[in-house]
Amino acid sequence: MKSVLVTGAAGGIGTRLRALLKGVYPHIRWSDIKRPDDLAPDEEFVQADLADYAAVEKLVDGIEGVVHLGGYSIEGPWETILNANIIGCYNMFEAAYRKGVKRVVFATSNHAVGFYPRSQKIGVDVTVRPDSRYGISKAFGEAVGAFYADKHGLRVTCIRIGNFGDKPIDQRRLAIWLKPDDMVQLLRIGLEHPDIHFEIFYGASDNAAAWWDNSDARRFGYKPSGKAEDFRAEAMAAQAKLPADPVGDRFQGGAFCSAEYDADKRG
Ligand code: 15L
Repeated sequence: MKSVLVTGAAGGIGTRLRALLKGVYPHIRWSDIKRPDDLAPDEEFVQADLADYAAVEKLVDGIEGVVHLGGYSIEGPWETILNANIIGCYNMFEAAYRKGVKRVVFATSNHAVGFYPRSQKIGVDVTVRPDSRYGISKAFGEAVGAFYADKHGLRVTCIRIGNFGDKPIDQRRLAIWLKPDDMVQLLRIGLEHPDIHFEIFYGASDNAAAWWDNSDARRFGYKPSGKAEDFRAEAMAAQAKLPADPVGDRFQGGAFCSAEYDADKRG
C-alpha cells in the first residue's frame, strides 16, 4: 500500500492518527471539511466537502487505500447526518470504485448496534439495532461497503469503533474502549491483509468487560495491547459522579439510546 487517503483529518481520531501513521505509508493524503490548525509542512492536505461528489473523486485520485473517518461523529439533525454521513459515505465508496481504489477502511460505530442490551454478548453477524440517526448512518455505511465489496470487488473493512482514547472514562467505556495503537493495528489489517474481502471488526481493545465477540478481528491477526481493566478504579470513580440513566445504562449505546427516547410512552 503506497498511497493512502485519510478523511476526517481534523477530528479526534484523525488528529491522533496523523502522528501514529507518520512514516507507515510512503504517501498519505489527509482531508477534512476544515483545515487542521496544526498541519506540518510535510503533510499533504486537501480540503473537501464529502457531499460534493466531484470533490470526492479528486480526493481519491491516485489513491490505493482509503481510511474513511470523515463525516459527523455524534448524533445530529437529519440534514446534517444526511449530507455528511449518508451522501458523503456513498460518494466516497462510489468515487473509490470509479477511480480504481483497491481498499476502503470505513470507520463505523458501536451505535449501529447500540440497542443491544449490555447483558448480551454480540458478534458481527447480528442484525443492526441503531440507537440514533448517527447509528443509522453507520449501519448504512456498512451496507454500502458490503455492496461495493460483493458487486465491485473493493476490499472493505468496517471498524465498529467503541470509544477511542487514552483510557476508558467510565463504566460503559470499560467494555468498549479502543486504545489508539489498537486502532492503528485494525486499520492496517484492513489496508494490508491479503484475505480481506468484506469484514466487520469491533474497534475495541482487550477489554475483560467486553460486550462484543471480536474473534473475527483476531483471526486476521489482531492482538490488542490495551486492557481496560488496568484503569477500572479510575473509570468507576468517574462513573460514581455521573447521574443514573435508566435507559442508557441498560443498553450498549448508553446516552445515545436515552436521548429522545419515548418508546415507553407509546403503550
Ligand atoms: C461514537 O461513535 C462517537 O463518535 C464518540 O464521540 C463516542 O460517543 C463513542 O461513539 C462512544 O460510544 O463512546
